[in-house]
Amino acid sequence: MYTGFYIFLGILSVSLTFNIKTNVTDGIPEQLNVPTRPFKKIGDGYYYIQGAKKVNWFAAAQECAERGAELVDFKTLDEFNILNRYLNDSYTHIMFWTSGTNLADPKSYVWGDGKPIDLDIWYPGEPNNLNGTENCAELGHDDFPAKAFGLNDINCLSERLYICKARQPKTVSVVVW
Ligand SMILES: [Ca+2]
Repeated sequence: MYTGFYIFLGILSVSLTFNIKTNVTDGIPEQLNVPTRPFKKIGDGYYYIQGAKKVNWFAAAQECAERGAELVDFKTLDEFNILNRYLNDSYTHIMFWTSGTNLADPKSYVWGDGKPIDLDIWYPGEPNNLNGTENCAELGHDDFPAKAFGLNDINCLSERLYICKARQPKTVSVVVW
């Protein structure tokens, strides 16, 4: 029953004898080789790419949440281009759900965290809300204009593959000297 107390005394005596410095950094250092499966590190992000089972946007969002993640968003053009290159090497003519939606406000497309989609990554002429039924943003592949992926608004009940993005992991290091 005194174990906790002795551990406390141990930490106290270590901290009296040594300097302890803790440091929190973004990401996981390469040399640690920490397994992140099923999430794959692409650029600075960690992604789960569901490349087999198609579901509607709501189910895709739910399945990402169950993995402790969210449907993918793109906050920088760099992030978009890096994932785009990866997808171009691995998939062709496939559509993936992103977290983009205007269900909350028809006038503004936002990512899952409510931040506006302010990158110029829509296909030309999109979002066009075809037939007034398109409220979710898919990442689609097209040979035009440059064999690349871009965003298109589509009916949220359409069935698509999807990409989840993990919250950025942090590494806590403790230096004792
Ligand atoms: Ca559209």
